[in-house]
Amino acid sequence: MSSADMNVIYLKDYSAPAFKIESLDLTFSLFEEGAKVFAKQTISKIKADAGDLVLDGEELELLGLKIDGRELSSNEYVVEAESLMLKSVPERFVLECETWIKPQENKRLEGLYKSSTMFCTQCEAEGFRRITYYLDRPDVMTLFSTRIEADKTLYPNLLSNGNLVQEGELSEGRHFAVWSDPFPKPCYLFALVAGDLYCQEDSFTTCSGRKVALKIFVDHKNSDKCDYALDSLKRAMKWDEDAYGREYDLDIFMIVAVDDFNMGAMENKGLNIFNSSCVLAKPETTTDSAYLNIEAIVAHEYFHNWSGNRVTCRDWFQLSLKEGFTVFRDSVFSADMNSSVVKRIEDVNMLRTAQFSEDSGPMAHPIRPASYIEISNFYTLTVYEKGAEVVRMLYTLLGEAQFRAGSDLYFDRHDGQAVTTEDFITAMEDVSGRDLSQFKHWYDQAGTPEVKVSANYDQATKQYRLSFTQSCPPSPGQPEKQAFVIPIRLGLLDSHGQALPLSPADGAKEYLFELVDEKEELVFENLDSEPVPSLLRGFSAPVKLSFDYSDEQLLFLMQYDEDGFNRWDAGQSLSVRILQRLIESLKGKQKLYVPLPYIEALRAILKDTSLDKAMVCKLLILPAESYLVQLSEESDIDLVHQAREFVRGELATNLSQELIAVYKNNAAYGGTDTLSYQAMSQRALKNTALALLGACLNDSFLAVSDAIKAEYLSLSEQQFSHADNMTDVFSALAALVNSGNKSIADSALEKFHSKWKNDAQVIEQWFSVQASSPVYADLSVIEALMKLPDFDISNPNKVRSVVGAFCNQNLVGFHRKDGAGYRFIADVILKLDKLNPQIASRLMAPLTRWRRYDKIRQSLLKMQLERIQSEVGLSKDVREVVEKSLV
Ligand code: B3K
Ligand code: ZN
Repeated sequence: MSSADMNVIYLKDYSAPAFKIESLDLTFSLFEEGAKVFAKQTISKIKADAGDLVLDGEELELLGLKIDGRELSSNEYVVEAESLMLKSVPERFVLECETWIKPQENKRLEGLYKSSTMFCTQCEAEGFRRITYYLDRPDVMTLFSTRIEADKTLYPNLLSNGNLVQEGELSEGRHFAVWSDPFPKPCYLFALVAGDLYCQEDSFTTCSGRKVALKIFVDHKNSDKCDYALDSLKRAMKWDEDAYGREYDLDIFMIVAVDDFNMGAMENKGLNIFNSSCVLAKPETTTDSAYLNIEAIVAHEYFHNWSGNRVTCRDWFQLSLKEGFTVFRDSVFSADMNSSVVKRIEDVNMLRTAQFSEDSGPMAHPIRPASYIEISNFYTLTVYEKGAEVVRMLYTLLGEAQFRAGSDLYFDRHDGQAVTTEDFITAMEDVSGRDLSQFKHWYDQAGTPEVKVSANYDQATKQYRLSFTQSCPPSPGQPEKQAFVIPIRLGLLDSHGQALPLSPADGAKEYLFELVDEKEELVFENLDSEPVPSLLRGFSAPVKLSFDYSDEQLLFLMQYDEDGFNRWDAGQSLSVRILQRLIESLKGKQKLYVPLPYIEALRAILKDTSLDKAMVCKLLILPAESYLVQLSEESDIDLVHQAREFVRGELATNLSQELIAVYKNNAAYGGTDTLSYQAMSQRALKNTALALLGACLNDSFLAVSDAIKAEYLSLSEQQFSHADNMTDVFSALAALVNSGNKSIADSALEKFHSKWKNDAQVIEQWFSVQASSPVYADLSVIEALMKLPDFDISNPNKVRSVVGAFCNQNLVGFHRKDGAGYRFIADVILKLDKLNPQIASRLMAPLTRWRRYDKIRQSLLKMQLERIQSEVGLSKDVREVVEKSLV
């Protein structure tokens, strides 16, 4: 079967539902061998030509079907693999449907399934159809009531959306609970949990004075890991009131942590379900970056209560309506809680490394795709992260006040509705009076626009002219693109690094230029000498901007630009340039060298104690190998790795004294507030210095004295043995694993494992530190890790921490010249596809990038894609990706 034979769903074919579901009463009877689901729906026709009623349903055993109390005979309906058709139904009727499902056997983790001993659900996007026959589409919204019956000892906690309205005892040691959700919702927001859980409670008083009960349910052994998520939740609730005027609407808000989960978390109404790794935390087991991630995800899911739940999506093509907007909301929240520049650097770094790569590959799609085969494949960096960038551009273009007015209008106008990205833009147009029709190309065109800028200074006229051109490379199905609206924040620096006034009228030192045509020019008057431009400040648009800076100008911007993001970006551009030159030198077998001014600039940064420590970390970290691969046409990954390691080694060698000093000056944090931004930044700087110093252990840096190497190992070992928080322990473990000394690495790994073997999240970290290390792990190490009892292929976190970490981070290990890494990933994909197609399909990403590598690797990667393609019985998920990758 090729993609041509597959069922493609097109946005242009959207048609509103012909039936309305007025209410849905669900009863779940949970047993150890399966679950009985009784669904009673009141349905009415809303289109005169409604015809037969076709409900979605997959892997359901139909036990009984009644219309208005009458059992249907088998000639009144047709059951197919993915549907139930009811012929000639009345105008309005009550449908009662009883099904039997097997949550215990559900390894896809969609619908109702078991994660260790608890029952839980994941319905977005199309999991509800694995629970009962239903109109499983987001524009069908109804009032849900849910009764759950189960054994009282095994499942004391019975949870669903909305408010608890009744609970009580049943015979044979069973009990029940009934939940009622007063807000109409699409079925993708339905949730159910039944388990034996510890519950930590708190409360939040909303801006209008309503007290909301907050409850986190976790496995009993994790009872000491709830505080941080609860605190994050309260911060998010307050922030959404302040920043967006959004108040929470139920009397209770619950979060449940589950170990087996396909993604990070899910925003089910009033009952968020979280992957344990994205919610549980305590200093002994959780790193700072995991803490920040938890804060962001808790906020993200909470923010969906308005951007997603109260106002939802009409169809899945509109996914970015809720995801792009909510990612934008959570990123500003995180920026407000911590550092806005550092958060911006992290977001842009991820976007440029991973989303740009998706946007230039075979799976490229606009943030509002025009078609899909399997919607699960479209929960992408493009829909989420580029989607957030598009909302950010609206914010930039409209300004804070108008953007807020637009979002208020959007929420008020569409409360309780399922709407489109058009509706979002219309609200922004209505409050601002702007015509955003050209802006909408960001929603319907894929690919990363390229902006080329050149400058001309005329001494005689004192004019400085900046010329801009924009273009966008072709993407699948879109050979030609229309011009985008590209907001470019810019400034000019004089030779002393001072910001120049750009307009004589108001003396403003920054300008927001809107590039709307393919070619445009900007002219600045009365400049006594040629300035240095600082372009695309704060990364004001998701584009690739190029300007022919000299190395000196980049160093100058790195030092003086008042925009923190652009200071970092200038450093990255310079690093990329140095690395690309080294790759060329490696190809030509020429002598390698790193320019001294670059090393000196980093020395100055290390010595400047006035700088924000988190920012110093960002300045010290070189662009990732995957970013360098993304920037060139066909990469030899070995050369990319060698070049990057060479620069790291040169920096470690030349800056060893400064790195050791930074390490020692930041070794201990005196404060009691161990999770403050300052404390985290200090740990980050210390550990970044240690990691960079570790590059001097590379054999090619013989110039480094044995004393420094010994000091590095001793600092790492001391930190490993004595640190009282996971950030430091884990950084030290990484330092030892990457030391190149196998016995040191193994002994640290062994100690760490024996201490933490009962903590699943820590063991995931233990897996990934090995799998992602090119120094420590080759394919045989990965295969050995997968044989350990700690590994479980049906647990997505374990797959991500071993297989995902290896293929996406340990590039030299994965891209072995003999293609064994590719064979390995194809084996895993084929095996996993039978269990969990969503996770299998995610693992396809490294194969989809096959055109980015040298010819030999291209053919080896393609061979494995063809092998997967030839497999009979592939899931739709993997089939779609493989077929599109081979076009
Ligand atoms: N909305 C969910 C993602 C669901 C993914 C389904 N395959 C989490 C989130 O974005 O908040
Ligand atoms: Zn989301």
